[in-house]
Amino acid sequence: KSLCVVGLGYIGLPTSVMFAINGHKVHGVDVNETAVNMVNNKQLHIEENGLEERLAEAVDSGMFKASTEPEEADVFIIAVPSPIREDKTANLDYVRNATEAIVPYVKKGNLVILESTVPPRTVEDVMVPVLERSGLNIGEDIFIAHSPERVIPGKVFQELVDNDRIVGGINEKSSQMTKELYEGFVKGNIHLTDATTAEMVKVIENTYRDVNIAFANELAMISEKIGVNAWEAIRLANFHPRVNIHTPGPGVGGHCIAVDPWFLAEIEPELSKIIQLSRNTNDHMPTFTANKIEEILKSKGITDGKVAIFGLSFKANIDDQRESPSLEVIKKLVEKGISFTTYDPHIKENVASNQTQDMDEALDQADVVVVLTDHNEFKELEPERVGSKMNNRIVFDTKNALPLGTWEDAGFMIKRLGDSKN
Ligand code: SAJ
Repeated sequence: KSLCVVGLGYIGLPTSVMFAINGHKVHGVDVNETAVNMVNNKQLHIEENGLEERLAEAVDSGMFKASTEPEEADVFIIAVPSPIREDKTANLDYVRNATEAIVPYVKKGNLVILESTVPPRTVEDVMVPVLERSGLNIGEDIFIAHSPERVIPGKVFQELVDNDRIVGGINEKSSQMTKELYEGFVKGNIHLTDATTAEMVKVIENTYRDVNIAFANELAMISEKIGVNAWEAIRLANFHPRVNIHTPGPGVGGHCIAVDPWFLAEIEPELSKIIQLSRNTNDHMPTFTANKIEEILKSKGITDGKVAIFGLSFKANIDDQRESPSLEVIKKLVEKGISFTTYDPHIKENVASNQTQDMDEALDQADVVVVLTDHNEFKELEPERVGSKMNNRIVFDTKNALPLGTWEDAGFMIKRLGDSKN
């Protein structure tokens, strides 16, 4: 089959490449001309394990090329961003623009698939009316489905193949056609439903995680008040066969989990109280973390103290800083007038003047090390080496990343988020 994939970002590009190396002729489209040129030259404008060699294979085989304009195809796949605006409402401009862009090219028998995460009803209420402008009969001449991406950055190629997929068509035929297409490389089960349910499924997966993390964060804040270590309490509770509490931390980052719950809140604000409360709880965690840093300095009588922030990416072992809680913590430290340095072995370019690529430099004269991301490198830090550069041996671990015991042995005062005991 011939495919036209609109959006060549974190999802669209790996998906295009997968289809191309599985025997489909793929035409990739992106409004970003630089990205288009790079892709055609087998260069990456985004990072993903295994993408480089697969892109080269797809381009060399002649099965994949990119341009800034769509062209006719059997199947159109839309994989564009769907962010939220400042006021927490969904910005569907990219989805609408991408759908409008393909209208001149769709013809009888075509299938249009939306992969972007969207508020439930977007396919029915936004895409269908736009595609009607083609003059084709929706559901008879042209077929439409939502097949949400569910892959995790860093493991995209493995998860594209192994994960189950949810496919929701505007009718049976649309679902069936979409299933047949993805069966080409998906080894997981493909579950069929309607378009609005598929939209709901994707949004509630991420909302479930957000609410669960908010619960964990609330437990962390309660534990600090009552002499409990929340990490230990959660670990023990999770031995129960029907309990699975997530982990606390300095906040929820990335462009999915901190965004998608708002899609439900926007549609039914009165009925989504827990969802909104959870979002606000998680958004409050960077402030809670910064307040703790201030308290630690005060309790030790340190004036004009210096803090070394370890970890800038939004989660462990990746280089992605989008919506990272670390950036929010830093903002709060600036507001409080607390001086700091930052260090992250996964982030290559310096984003701020006080960021350094050199760990010793970040630690020089520091009073407190604050661990905000549980990178493997941090778990293996040698306390003695860290302490030897510092003015005071204090560490504040917000991810429970550091092993118990060894830091205390090196004379550190260790504070854990959610643990009142130390
Ligand atoms: N976090 C916690 N506590 C936890 C788990 C995560 O504080 O117990 C924080 C992380 O530190 C990070 C944020 O939440 O800041 C999000 O990280 P994540 O690993 O939970 O998720 P993402 O955003 O990388 O990817 C999610 C995945 N969704 C689910 O697992 C339900 C992925 O499968 C989706 O494809 C992706 O969102 C997406 O694109 O929607």
